[in-house]
Amino acid sequence: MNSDQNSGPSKKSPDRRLVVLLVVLVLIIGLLLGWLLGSGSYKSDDDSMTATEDSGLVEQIDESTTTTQAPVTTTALPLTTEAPATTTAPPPTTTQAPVTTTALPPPPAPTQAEAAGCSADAGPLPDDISLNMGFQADLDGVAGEEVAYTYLDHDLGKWVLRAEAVDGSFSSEWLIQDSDVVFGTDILGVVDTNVDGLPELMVKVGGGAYTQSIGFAVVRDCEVEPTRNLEGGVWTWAVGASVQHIGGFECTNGYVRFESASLTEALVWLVHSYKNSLNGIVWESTGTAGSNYVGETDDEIPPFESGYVCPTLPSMMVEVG
Ligand SMILES: [Ca+2]
Ligand SMILES: [Ca+2]
Repeated sequence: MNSDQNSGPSKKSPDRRLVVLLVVLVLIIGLLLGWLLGSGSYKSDDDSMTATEDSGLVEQIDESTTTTQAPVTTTALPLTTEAPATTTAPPPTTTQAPVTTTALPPPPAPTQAEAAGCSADAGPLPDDISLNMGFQADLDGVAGEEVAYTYLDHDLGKWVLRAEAVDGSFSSEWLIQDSDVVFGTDILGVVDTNVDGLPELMVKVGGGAYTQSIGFAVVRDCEVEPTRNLEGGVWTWAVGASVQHIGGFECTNGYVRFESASLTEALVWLVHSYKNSLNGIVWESTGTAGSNYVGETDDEIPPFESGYVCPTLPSMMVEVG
């Protein structure tokens, strides 16, 4: 009995607690259901708004991303600060200009032969020679001066006319076949018989008891060569006087008048006069047929004085060899 009485109230109180718990649970569940239902309706009502807000958020995100991308372009600005890199680039090119100015010295270096567009090399002088003084001037009319001189080649027994560029870039020789050891050969002067601005060398190429044989040579295209007659022979003229012969020439008005005369048995002088002009390396008749004159004097008085008259161009006498 006691046990029943004791167990009675002890059983009853747990039941109450269960009931209270159940009520509380029901209330909680009810509240939860009510809240869930309430929030669900709210959400369904404002789906569009939420969506708009969502899209708004997206837009805002987009905007925020675009505005945050803007800083990217502003951080790309340093790329435009690479311009200083290009401004630092010019100095090397302006510093390269001095390099080309230091490279300029070579251009003035073309030799006289290169400037004249030719070449010639007569080789070194022989060992056994006798040298005359040289005449230095611009003998070919191109870049720089040349030296011309004669020397006697003792082995050959002949004289040689040699011309060299002052810078040594070309040298050329003419072996004077008519020369010999007895009568010296020499350059008499630098002249311009045809007044073309290009000099000729007046050269004594040989001689005899009373006369000397004078010719002309030119330096052209790196070569020294004698001037010639129309037949191609070396043009020389006997200047001087003997009892029966006389000869000379005069440079005037762009031509040379050569004269020679011989005393005939009739004791008059047979006179020949030629007006010739140098064309290149060839002597040609000047003017009309009257340029050449053949005639006789009335008596035995020489028709002209022997010798030559030919104005010389400036030149410098130099030691050579
Ligand atoms: Ca020259
Ligand atoms: Ca000339």
